[in-house]
Amino acid sequence: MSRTALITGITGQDGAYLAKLLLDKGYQVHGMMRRSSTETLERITDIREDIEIHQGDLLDQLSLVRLLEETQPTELYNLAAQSFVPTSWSQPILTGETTGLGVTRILEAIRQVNPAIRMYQASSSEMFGKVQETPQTESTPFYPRSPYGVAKVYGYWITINYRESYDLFASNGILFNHESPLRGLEFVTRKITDGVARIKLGVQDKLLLGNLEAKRDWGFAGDFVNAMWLMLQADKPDDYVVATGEQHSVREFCEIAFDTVGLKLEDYVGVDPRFYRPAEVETLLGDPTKARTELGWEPEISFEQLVTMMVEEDLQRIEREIKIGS
Ligand code: NAP
Ligand code: G4F
Repeated sequence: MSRTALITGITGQDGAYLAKLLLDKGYQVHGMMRRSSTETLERITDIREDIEIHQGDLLDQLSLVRLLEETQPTELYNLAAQSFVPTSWSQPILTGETTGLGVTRILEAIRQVNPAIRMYQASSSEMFGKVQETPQTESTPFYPRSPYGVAKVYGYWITINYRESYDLFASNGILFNHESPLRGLEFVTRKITDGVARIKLGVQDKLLLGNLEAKRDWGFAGDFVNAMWLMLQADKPDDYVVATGEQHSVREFCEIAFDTVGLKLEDYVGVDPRFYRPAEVETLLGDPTKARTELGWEPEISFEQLVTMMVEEDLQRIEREIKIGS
């Protein structure tokens, strides 16, 4: 049977890894991207000829309906969102429209065009926010701490509501932080590995960060997109925590990143209160038992391997940039 997938957010970190995974599995892959005055296809240049890109926007219902009619997907992965937590305080309405209501627009388009489409919703560990128990599981109550977290809670529940109201195959992946060399430069892990590489190569002096004591359960994006696919191959739709089960602080991430290039964090890292948040998520740690036992999902890349991989790729990239500039 020919399998066709539509990925919203294909230009983002997860979109790029998921598109590659689905191509390897023989899918016809369509991606939705919003109109921009400059192209944002840099994460998918290597597979650009193998996928079809269409314009569409989570803010525009008609564009979603048209896209589903044109592409006739069997699976839809809704990865698009305003995903940067600090921006959700400066643009709370946009975040609610995109990250929250955008999910309803997708679900309505599925109902209208083809209710048999299987849908993955990119839910987030940010929903646990001020954590009510540790580790967090599928039954841990939510306590979001940012407009982004609140919007994701809405997206999570509307997905379940449409599943129960209209019998849709719609599943939530509650994914904990996952990173890679394709991570956006504003997120803390990539900001660190980019900064470490620049400092090592002599083009930056200092790295200014916010809360060094925040703890996250960090995994590798390439491992996590596999869990998304497994959810849509299951016999029934359901909701799953996807995490490594291991926790580290921002400080520890920094220490390993500086160690990788033979430098010491204390000599280069400063704290700048501008990077503190109005309400912080201090600690996140997931329990992936359900994903492991029911989907057979296992992460392959360790925390140390992840940090090293990101530092090494940033070193190579910045070296190339320096050569081109000289
Ligand atoms: P990302 O790199 O920020 O990518 C977000 C994508 O959404 C980009 O392709 C972006 O397009 C697109 N987008 C934003 N607004 C849009 C709109 N109005 N219409 C259409 N597309 C729009 O995020 P990611 O790290 O790949 O994460 C993927 C999803 O998983 C997101 O929903 C995120 O909230 C969620 N999530 C991520 C993590 C994580 O640790 N990475 C954990 C849990 C959940 P542009 O390229 O045009 O900006
Ligand atoms: O890397 P972050 O910006 O990721 P955050 O806020 O945990 O959100 C990411 O993961 C969520 C899953 O839990 C996703 F849903 C969401 O879309 C996104 O992908 O910040 C991580 C931690 C925070 O506690 C922050 O306060 O790092 C701390 N931090 C310390 N200094 C910093 C910095 N964060 C950023 N971005 N920049 C800093 O300089």
